[in-house]
Order: sequence, then C-alpha cells, then structure tokens
Amino acid sequence: METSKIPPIKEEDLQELLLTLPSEKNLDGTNSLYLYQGAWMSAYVLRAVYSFQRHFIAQDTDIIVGSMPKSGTTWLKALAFSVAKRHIYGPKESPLLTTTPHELVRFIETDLYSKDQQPNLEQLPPPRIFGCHSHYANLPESIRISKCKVVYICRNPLDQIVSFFQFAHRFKQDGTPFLSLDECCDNICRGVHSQGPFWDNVLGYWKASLERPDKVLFLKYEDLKEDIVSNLKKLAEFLEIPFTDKEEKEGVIEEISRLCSFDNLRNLEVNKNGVRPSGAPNSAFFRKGEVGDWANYLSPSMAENFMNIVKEKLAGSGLTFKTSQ
Ligand code: PAP
Repeated sequence: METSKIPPIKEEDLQELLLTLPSEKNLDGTNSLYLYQGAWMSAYVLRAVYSFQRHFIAQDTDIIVGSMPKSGTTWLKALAFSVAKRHIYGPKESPLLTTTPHELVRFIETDLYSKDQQPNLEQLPPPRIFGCHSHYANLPESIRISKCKVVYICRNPLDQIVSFFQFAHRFKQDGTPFLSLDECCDNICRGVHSQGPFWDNVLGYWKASLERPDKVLFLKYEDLKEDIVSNLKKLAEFLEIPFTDKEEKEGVIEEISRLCSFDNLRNLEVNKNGVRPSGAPNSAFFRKGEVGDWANYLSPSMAENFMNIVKEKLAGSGLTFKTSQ
C-alpha cells in the first residue's frame, strides 16, 4: 500500500467539510462547485483530492502531467507516454494504437483516488505517469519534495473555456439546464469554474517552472501546435531522456508527433468508440484541436472582458497567451 498510516476520511466528515465551503453552480448547471484550498471543484473531485493529498507518495521516477481541464491534457498524456516509454514501445507498436491516452495515463485524483481512498499504485512499472488537474500549491508534499518531474500544459483561456463548454454539452445526460453563455462568462470572470480560477491554476505552475526549471516544465498548447518537434525535444531533455542523434536521424521524433497528432488519435477506433468511467465518450476528447476557435462562440466583448481580467491577474508574471493562429 502507498501509505496506510493515515485513516481514510469518513463520509460524514467530508459532508461536514462541504457545508463549511463556499459553493456555486458549475457551468453545465449541475453539481455545486466548492471552493477548496483556493480551487473550485465538485464534491466528487474534492473527495478524491482530499485522499490524493493525504495518501499519495511520489517516486523519484514519476511524471506528473498537469493542466487546467481542456488545455491539451489528452495530447500531452500521449506525448509524455510516448517519450518516456519509447525504449519499451516504439511508435509502431505503441499501446496508444489500442488504448486511450486517458487509460494509459490516468488522472491521479479522479481515476485513482475517487473510488479507493488508498489505491495500491506501487505495482505500477516506472516511470509511473499520472494526469492531474490540481493547483500546484495543492499537490501532495511528496510531489514537490521528491525528484519526480511535473510537466504542465496551459492553453489560452478563451479556447480553454470554449472547449470545456463544448465538452460538457456533448455528454450531459441529465436534464438540468446549462448556464447561459452570459452566466458562464460571469462565473469565469470570477474564477468560478472547474479547477479555476484559471489564473491561479496556471500561475502556480508558471512560477514553479521559473523557480525550479529542472522540476516543472511549462508548455503551451499553442506552441506545441506551432512547433511540435522542438517541444518534443524539450520534453525529452526535461525528462532526462533526450533523443539521441541516432533517434533523430531515424525520425523517432517525427513518428511520435505523428502518432500523437490530433488527426491520428481522433481516427483510431479506440478513441472513436467507448466511454470514460465519468460517462464522457472517448470521442469527446477530440473535437477540433484548433487555436482561436473561441471566436466562433464568444462575442468580442465577452472575450475582451475576460482577457482583461486574466491580463490583470497575470500582470508582472511574464506569462502571455496567443489567442489566434
Ligand atoms: P481533459 O483536460 O478533459 O483531459 P483536454 O485533452 O485537455 O481535456 O482537452 C481537450 C481539447 O484538446 C480539445 O480541444 P477543442 O475542444 O478545442 O477541440 C481537443 O480537441 C484537444 N485535443 C485532444 N487531442 C489533441 C491532439 N492530439 N492535438 C491537439 N489537440 C488535441
């Protein structure tokens, strides 16, 4: 077991905790979101985060793929898996051809700590790779103090939010009405959305990447779209498994980028069919994969309003976003 010394939280204690937290509606009109340790999340996620924080013990060889939801997590999971495990599986026999990126790299909070408060993760072969949407400040201490690596992907907040909204529309099953676009914009501008505020989520990792560049690698979705090859090299170097000259000559980097490309992954049978345990169809993780799609959904004034708030929150950090191709 990872650590069994701390007893799991009792359901009644969790319910009591929820009662003490500020709560608001999620963008899809369902489940209240709770503000827990500076991050908005559903009760379901909170339960998992609570256990993850208390029970997870990082190993020095772990790789944590961090992100705000809908920022390119699926893509980065596929890339990190392909780079880190390339000595076991070459691109032609990659498990990505038959297994979804989310199955190969599971979300540490919701996939692993939601059902079982103390899952046995020790049997997983190194390097263990996990996905994670938590804020940097809320990661378990052992992630920050071990030698494990954290790779974070961020996306411009306009595309991120539109992607989230579209995703939620694609698999919503109950009859609760969605918040209107105006209500959504109001919530987002206040930072009230899953794993928001946006600025706190990205800034935590951004600052950590500046302070500890060997520990946290900060990538941008738009940069990956523009130049996947140099970003793959950066990723491999950061993970301390740089591509060799031989690999470069043999075109391994290009093969990985092709394997993990939007068009390739989206058209694989495994990603066209089936559903995630959350009920989301696997296909919903591959929608358009473009930079600037927000312009088809948000009015210029909505976008300007939100971006002004984001810029104000990020002022002085040096972090900027590209919002169009
Ligand atoms: P998650 O955080 O719930 O796992 P995530 O993968 O971050 O979701 O977001 C999905 C977005 O990434 C979708 O963007 P869109 O709605 O604007 O289209 C999806 O299309 C995009 N995406 C998924 N795979 C890739 C890929 N291989 N390359 C580029 N974009 C991708």
